Amino acid sequence: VQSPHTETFSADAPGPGYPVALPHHEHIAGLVERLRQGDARALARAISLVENEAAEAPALLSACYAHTGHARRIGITGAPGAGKSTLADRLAQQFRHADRTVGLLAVDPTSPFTGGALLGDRIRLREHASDPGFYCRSMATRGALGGLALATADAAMVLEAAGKDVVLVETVGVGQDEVEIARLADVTLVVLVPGMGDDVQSLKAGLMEVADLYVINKADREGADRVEQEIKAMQSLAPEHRDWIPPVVRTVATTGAGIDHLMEAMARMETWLTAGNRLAERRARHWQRRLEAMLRAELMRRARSNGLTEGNLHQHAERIAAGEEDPWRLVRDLAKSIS
Ligand SMILES: Nc1nc2c(ncn2[C@@H]2O[C@H](COP(=O)(O)OP(=O)(O)O)[C@@H](O)[C@H]2O)c(=O)[nH]1
Ligand SMILES: [Mg+2]
Repeated sequence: VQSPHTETFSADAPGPGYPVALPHHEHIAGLVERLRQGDARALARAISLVENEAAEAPALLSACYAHTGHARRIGITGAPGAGKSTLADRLAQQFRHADRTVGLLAVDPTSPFTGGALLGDRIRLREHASDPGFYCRSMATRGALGGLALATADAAMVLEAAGKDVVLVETVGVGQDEVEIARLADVTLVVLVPGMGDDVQSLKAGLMEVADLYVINKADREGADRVEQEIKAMQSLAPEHRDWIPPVVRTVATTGAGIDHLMEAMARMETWLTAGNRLAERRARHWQRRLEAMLRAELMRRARSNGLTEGNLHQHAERIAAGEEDPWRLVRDLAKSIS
């Protein structure tokens, strides 16, 4: 399954720049073929290539691109411990019951190898072990060249190419990278919990504008009313009235209470999103952001393959800090050398 995009890439990829072996087109084509047939190992390998920013990654993603666009990418974001993983499991179950295949990416850069994420994965692995329609993966990198958001979006694309109907991306909603991940989803759920004090206030900066749905999880705890009031108050203060006002849904992810309401709210969102040109416009906006990130990553990749190392940069930085080198001249020279 050689897509036109693969051809485009092969035309200019074998430049002098690529440090490792050239992308093997049979190899990439074979890998994509296998992951499209549902081979979980091929899928895992492909995501690893993307995650590690391997030399083959651009060719792989080009080949995947031809098979994407139909899945719904749903971001689930919120503070650590809010119940995102538990919620993601519940949603995955619901989608599976509706006979839709699911890929789940867990992005938790704050603690990739500790408690939460791993525990969550173990639970998932146990529950879904025998289900070929479900695939779960923790992202293990910050994405050195293109950033975490780009690495996650790329991995989501591989899952789409593997035929997943729904790609859930769980991310800790703190920090710019994480907001950026939320921005790249088709639909973004912002998860809040009662009793987290100024949580809602601190959301104002970033997540408020990307939220399509608010989930008040742990609604079995006291204070859900207050959180809801705060969200509503914030919405009424919003400078511009969007034509989709994010609904607020209460859930208890551990018992499954409220999940049906959440699914209904998501179905309404889906109807709104797919009416007219909204989804296409949203995705075009996403791609514009993503293209900038891809371009930056590609320039860095080329600079690296031209011999620019972290150590070089460090030496330049020291000289610049000491007033011994002109940074603008350096950047101009570096840019010239990779064009
Ligand atoms: N009481 C209560 N506990 C919950 C609820 N949802 C999740 N939890 C618990 O909260 C903890 C953190 O959940 P987790 O899904 O790992 O949160 P994440 O860090 O946002 O992914 C776990 O011990 C869950 O069992 C809920 O609705 N009510
Ligand atoms: Mg989690």
